Amino acid sequence: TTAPDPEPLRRRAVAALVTARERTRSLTGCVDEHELLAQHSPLMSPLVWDLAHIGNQEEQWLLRAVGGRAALRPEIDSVYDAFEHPRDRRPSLPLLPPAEARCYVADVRGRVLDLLETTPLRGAPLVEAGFAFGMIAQHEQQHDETMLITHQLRRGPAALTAPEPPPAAPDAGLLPEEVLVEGGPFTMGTSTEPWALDNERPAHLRSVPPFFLDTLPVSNGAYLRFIEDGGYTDPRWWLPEGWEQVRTHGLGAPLFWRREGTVWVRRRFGVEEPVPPDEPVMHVSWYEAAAYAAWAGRRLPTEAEWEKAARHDPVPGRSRRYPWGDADPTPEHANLGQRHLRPAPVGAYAAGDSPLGVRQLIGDVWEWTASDFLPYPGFRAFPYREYSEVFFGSAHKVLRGGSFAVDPVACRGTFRNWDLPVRRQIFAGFRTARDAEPS
Ligand code: AVJ
Ligand code: FE
Repeated sequence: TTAPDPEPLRRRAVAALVTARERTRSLTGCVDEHELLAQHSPLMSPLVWDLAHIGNQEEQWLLRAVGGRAALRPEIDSVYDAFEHPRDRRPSLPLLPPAEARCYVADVRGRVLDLLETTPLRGAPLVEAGFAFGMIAQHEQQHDETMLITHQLRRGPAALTAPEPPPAAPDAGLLPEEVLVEGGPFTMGTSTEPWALDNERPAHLRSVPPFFLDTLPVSNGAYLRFIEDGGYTDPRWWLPEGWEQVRTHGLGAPLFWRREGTVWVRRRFGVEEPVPPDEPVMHVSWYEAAAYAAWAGRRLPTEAEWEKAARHDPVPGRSRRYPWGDADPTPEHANLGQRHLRPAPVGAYAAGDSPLGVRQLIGDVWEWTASDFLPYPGFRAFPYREYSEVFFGSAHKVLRGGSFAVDPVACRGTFRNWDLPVRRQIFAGFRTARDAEPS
């Protein structure tokens, strides 16, 4: 048998790296030097730290691990080690000034593109199907989402220009409120997706009892009814730690919302606007999501339930890469890639429906699930423990589906994100579920 042609894989890797770099450039090119070095929030790094960290990871994994090259600037590795320095302390590190950081990441990238030309994309697991190149493109895109969060937290006039609005949702009102997902086994995770990260592996059978899942993400309008019904003042709906967070910080609405007389307004990338009732709610913590669900007489879906609804095709009894099938996402399927800088109204993207008719599982907002971030049976850390393994346990909750801010390269039916249940600055919303009687 002849080896598959590596050229399409190489082109795919180049395209993913180039797309990521264009986004990194626009997120770091629209504010001045002072703002690149500033701490916009103790929850976030200075933008210039993300920039050079992107280049440093690329150097470590592609030039050094894949290419066997010596370090270009060994003295900076520790500055850009995310485990050595928590985010709130990064502003006081000896950071590369913006101009130097730009030169460094461009130098690394030039050498990486040369290396990619001559690297056989098979043999060792690190290069098989271009994995390390895909992993580094995903890493950069994840930091591009992180940098967009920093832009959202930043005070002052808008720095990002408003792109075209996302599509409307003409048939939203005609959809059933929930969809029944049959109980039984399905294939969770993957052993075949070439650029899937370690925590998505391996594929394994998982059984879930029958359940109902919301057709759409919970909207701002629905969440407002929870607020107006006194949701934030009634401890019945809250877990003890969630109630504690509400009391300590005086929470009464999602992050970035403000009541002005009788209307709610929200700040979005430096511009205030009325809260759009038909948009998925976002900037709520896992505790707020769980409290809303309890108030609604429902619960958050487990991670396995979410993935079954997103991937399981009941007719052949097979799991697909995305809700709509195995094809890579197009702009018709989902709101991804910072094209619109906001979620679309609930009910948009009918072309992205799952076989059972669940909509907007991919894109728009990350969706909190009920589940802790745990390894799948047979998990092996690859290529480094610090990507996922060190985060496994009960401290972090899993989010699924990706937001408008994440690129398709780092979003698929198996992709797992995680965060602390108190986090509110991430582009996260949720949908709700309930048990069904076994038939
Ligand atoms: C998967 C989004 C939780 O940002 O902490 C970036 C991704 N890992 N650099 C994070 C990541 C290392 C990670 N999340
Ligand atoms: Fe990183």
